[in-house]
Amino acid sequence: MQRLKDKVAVVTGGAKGIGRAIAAAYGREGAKVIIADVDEATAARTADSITAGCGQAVAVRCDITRQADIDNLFDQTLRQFGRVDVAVNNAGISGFSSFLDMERDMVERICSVNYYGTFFCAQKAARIMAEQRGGVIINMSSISAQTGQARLSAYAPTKGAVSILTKCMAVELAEYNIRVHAVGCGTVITDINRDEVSEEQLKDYNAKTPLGVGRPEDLAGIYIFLATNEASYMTGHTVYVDGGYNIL
Ligand code: RM4
Repeated sequence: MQRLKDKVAVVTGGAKGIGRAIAAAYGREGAKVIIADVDEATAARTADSITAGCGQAVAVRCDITRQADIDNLFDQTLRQFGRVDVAVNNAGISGFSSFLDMERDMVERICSVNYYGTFFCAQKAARIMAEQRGGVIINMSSISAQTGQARLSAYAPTKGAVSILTKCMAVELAEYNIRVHAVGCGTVITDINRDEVSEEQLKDYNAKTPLGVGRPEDLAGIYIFLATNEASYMTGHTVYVDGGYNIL
């Protein structure tokens, strides 16, 4: 049985990494997946691989720091599929640097992708879902919303903000039958951090994570669950899927 049969799901940052694993899982579960990404060519390849596996997927170029791109993404989704059932705000950047060396440009860039980008994608999705009287929004947070991590002093506060935003949205949007969730992702090596995490740091992450560093596919299950009615009485929480990192 496909758990998301005919649901329309938008996944930002869906071309690669965790977003790609979520998009693929949604495709397998029968959703119509809109893969939004700045990297249009890779987004198209990801959409093709989902279609080849008998799922339904389209790619849309979207830079979530631009309101016009966000509007276009959701307007195009409505034109093509008529509604938005699930919006996954996954797109994000990391920007590892020591606090002492962190450049202002980098801090502003991370805020504008991870926080403002998530905020305005969520707002656009919520406006559509409010009219529909229903929907699910899932924001990508992190273990670093709760726990300090070295070299992530710009990134981590944006994830703290995403987790609090999730609570605020959940309170206001419940009357429209919109659930809002955040996933507190653990350490997963993907294109956003591969070049920035040293061997030594990876060893340290593994040592601090009871189940070890994760793979993108390890995140897919929670995204399926939260999107279905199995999660109908949950809203506003950050669910930590982190291999146990935050219990230590
Ligand atoms: C994760 C976690 C990891 C870091 C990435 C960028 O949420 O905090 O440790 O590698 O983000």
